[in-house]
Amino acid sequence: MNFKLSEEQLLIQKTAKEFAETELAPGVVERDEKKIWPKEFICKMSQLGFMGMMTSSDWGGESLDTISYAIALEEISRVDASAGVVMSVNNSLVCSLLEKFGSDYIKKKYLNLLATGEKIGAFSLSEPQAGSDASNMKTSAVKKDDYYEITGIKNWVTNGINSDFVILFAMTEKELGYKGISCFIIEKGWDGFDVGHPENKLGIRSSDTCELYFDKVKVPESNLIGSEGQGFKIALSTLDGGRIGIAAQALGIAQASLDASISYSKQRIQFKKPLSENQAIQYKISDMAIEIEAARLLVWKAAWKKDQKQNFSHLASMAKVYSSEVAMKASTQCVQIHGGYGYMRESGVERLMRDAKITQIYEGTSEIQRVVIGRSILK
Ligand code: COS
Repeated sequence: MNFKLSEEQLLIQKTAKEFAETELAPGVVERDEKKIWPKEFICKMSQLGFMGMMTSSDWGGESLDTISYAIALEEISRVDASAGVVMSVNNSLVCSLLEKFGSDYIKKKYLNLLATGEKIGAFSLSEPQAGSDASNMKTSAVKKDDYYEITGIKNWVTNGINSDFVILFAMTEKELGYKGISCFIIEKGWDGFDVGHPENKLGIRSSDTCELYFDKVKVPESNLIGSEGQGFKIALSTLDGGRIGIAAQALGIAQASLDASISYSKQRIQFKKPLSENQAIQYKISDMAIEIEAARLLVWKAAWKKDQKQNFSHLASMAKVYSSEVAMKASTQCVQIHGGYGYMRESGVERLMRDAKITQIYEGTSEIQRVVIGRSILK
């Protein structure tokens, strides 16, 4: 067993950290406040190779391992969790799905553009009545000659507004339940495809989330990913990888909470001494550090297991549940340590608490992760 990162992984960590601290940090509070999508920074992240990290260089990616991806995503999210989720969706929900399940035609046409970050992707599974119960979707894809006609509404789509291409799940045979779900890639601008208004969210406010509307959108049969009826398994196996990304995002938020707590508690003088000299504060900071260390080991183990091509589904769920709960606890304690100042927008730490919450919800709630873990260990 070796806990040492490779030279390459250390370089990726350093590059991501420097980029996040010099480029993302200055405007992060304003982007959050005004809901500004970080376009210019996503372009720079593309130039650094962060938008298709695990995709093979044959398809425009960086051919890196999942640990490198988790490390980079943690560093980006430590400063800006909104930029983190844009990166996470493009890498693990879009590029990884296309590389694993797409035809050569799809890879040539779409994957190259997405893995280089020239174009941005979204992943659209949820519907108003189909959140955790993802297979209960109503969006239909009706086969006609050499195309499918897609009709329905999707919601909570991250990157929904700023993406160019969307991975879409729809029912090709309703009566078959989850076995009737198929997966497609569709392009913005196709007739009948409309994008909703940006949602007004608690956190990750500078990433965009919206509804997508499909009214008899004609999708060529060549844009079917995998075979008809394979869609639900494609979605679930892709989400396994996505959950490592969200766990890394949560880890970044937790680490930011610890860093801010250490720094503030050393500076803030109350009762003639720094806060950090009180055991009550030391205990909070120690607990954060213990839990972050444990969460990082879990994230890296899930990533390692994926890279070993072993079954990593339950480990990804464990990493996501644990890291997201650690992020929520650490960011709440961070606000507590900052006292009244922490509750103010200008402190920048209340944003960590707001951003942390979604990591317990999207790409499968903590409750769903426990279902996945429970089924795996009790089978
Ligand atoms: N990878 C590939 N296939 C998988 C899988 C995985 N991780 N997990 C399950 N499957 C397969 C099963 O093997 C089964 O196929 P067979 O009948 O051929 O064996 C099929 O998928 C259905 O599985 P299951 O019966 O377990 O499905 P359920 O409806 O009970 O749902 C949960 C399982 C709850 C785990 C799933 O619906 C889920 O993860 N929901 C959350 C969805 C989500 O994350 N939404 C967020 C959207 S993105 S923001």
